[in-house]
Amino acid sequence: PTPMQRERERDSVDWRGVAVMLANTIKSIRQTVVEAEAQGAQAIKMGKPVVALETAVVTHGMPHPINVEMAIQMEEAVRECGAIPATVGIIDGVPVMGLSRKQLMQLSDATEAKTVIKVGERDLGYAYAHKAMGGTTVSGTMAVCQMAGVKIFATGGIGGVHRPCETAPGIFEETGDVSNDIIAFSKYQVLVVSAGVKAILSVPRTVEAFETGGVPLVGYKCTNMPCFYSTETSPPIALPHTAASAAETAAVFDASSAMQRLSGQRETGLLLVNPIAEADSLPLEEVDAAIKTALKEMVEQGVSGKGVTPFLLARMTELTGGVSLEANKRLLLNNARVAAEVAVELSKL
Ligand code: PSU
Ligand code: MN
Repeated sequence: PTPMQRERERDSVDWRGVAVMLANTIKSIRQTVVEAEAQGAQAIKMGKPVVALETAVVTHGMPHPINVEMAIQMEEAVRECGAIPATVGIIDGVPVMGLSRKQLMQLSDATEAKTVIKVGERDLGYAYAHKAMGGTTVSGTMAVCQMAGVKIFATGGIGGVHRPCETAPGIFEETGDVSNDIIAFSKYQVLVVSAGVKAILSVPRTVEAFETGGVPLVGYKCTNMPCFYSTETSPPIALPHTAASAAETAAVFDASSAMQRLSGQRETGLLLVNPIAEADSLPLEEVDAAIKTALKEMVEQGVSGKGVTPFLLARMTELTGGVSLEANKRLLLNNARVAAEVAVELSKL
């Protein structure tokens, strides 16, 4: 199909009613949420496997123009695996589920103009009130998924508990920097596929945070925790649960939600960790050396808050001569494919 035909095909998918609802007929935030929920539920009842994709990785996680190319390639990967991609972003303050190509370009332009904000869950209202352009993080995307009734989304690596720096060992204990992503899993019933948590974090502490939050953590065809750019951590961290297939993953998510409902608890999300392919995995020692340097520079330059993760990822790309960026691209595509396979299975239940 030509790009035009493809664009039309995208626009003819009926779940996009959700996007239109969120973007155009907004009268009050409350009404939007209610209507979007009804539409989303309908789309799911119709058995359509929808995979949401986040955009903080576009606006704050990768350099131009690779960021936009990746967003498009991830949509294609989802389609190739039989599901419908829905890239989430904030356009003029409005959360959009299923960005059009034009909207993706608007987001890219705003990124180049440095007028784009990184939108986590707590920033949604601020972005709306300011009619801002925004890339949604894992927590922000989970919240929009809940509004629209989408149950699954793919990212690279989630945020979590930050790790100490050699030159300032207590830095994150002092700042208490724990990503909003972790808390979001306790609130929203969304399955997130990621290659573990970002390697720049304390992986063991982030894994523990999932236990504390009562959030299922499942390895996709793996028994140890992946480490973003690498297949495993050193020493390895054993995962509480493993799924051998997409169907098994869907069954665990469905049963977890049912148990939570039965116990009167609010349903949580589920983190499905999908390791980078063995052939694309980077040696841990090399990655670690670069992380240590990047952390040191972060402290020297006084980078904090929202700026931490984007700074560290950008420095990793420079310090590894682009090798970390290449690994990041591959794991993103890998996660999009697995998310699509799980979405297809979920839609059969
Ligand atoms: N995955 C990537 N690159 C990224 C991210 C994920 O491969 O840049 C983004 C996600 O949007 C995630 C965010 O939610 O990084 C974490 O930022 P923080 O640590 O500030 O919460
Ligand atoms: Mn943070």
